[in-house]
Amino acid sequence: QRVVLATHNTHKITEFQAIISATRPDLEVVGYDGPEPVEDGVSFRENALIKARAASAHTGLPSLADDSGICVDALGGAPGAFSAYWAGHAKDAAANLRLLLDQLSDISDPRRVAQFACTIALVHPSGTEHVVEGIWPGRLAVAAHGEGGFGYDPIFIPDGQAGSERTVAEWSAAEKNAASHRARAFESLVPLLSAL
Ligand code: ITT
Repeated sequence: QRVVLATHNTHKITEFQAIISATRPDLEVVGYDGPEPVEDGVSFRENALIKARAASAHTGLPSLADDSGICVDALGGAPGAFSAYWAGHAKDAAANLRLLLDQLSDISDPRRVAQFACTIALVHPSGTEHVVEGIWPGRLAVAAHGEGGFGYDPIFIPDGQAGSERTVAEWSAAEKNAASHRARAFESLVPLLSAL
């Protein structure tokens, strides 16, 4: 069975391929190079559905789309669905990260709570749609650390590291793919994939 992955973000594609092949090695995940729809939703759910519907309509295949981001308690949940464009429309990850650190510069530790969120939409050419979500709780570092991952990984410290303060950019890819918001959303998706 083939499934199209409706994203242009190469980091997401790499992570999805690793996560999916661990559970469903039989699924053939293909990239999507068709027209990119206007992502004008205001929530992860709306944007994930916009991307998955467009890819399924264009390819005639079942499609998966991921809309994700970082949600900061002290900013009322922002950047959230606007994470990719937080510092402007250039999708400049370094500028996004710098702006977020600046916005949090007066906020000290117990109030630096944040979470990564990932919403995955599964759209079948028949019109059947499913949406699942994964949350990864943690807090924001005061400065960027680490070279791995992408996006906000250098400033996100996941909860539950038993005294360790490593950001996700200091984790291995395998560690991240076993624990992340993307992996958690995928866990809820697994039973729905059997109907493909
Ligand atoms: P597509 O729409 O083509 O999938 P995108 O990067 O624009 O790619 P989103 O609109 O979902 O995707 O934006 C998600 C942004 O949230 C992404 O660019 C990162 O800045 C951030 N993000 C999401 N998941 C992340 C992760 O695992 N680690 C670090 N940052 C992440």
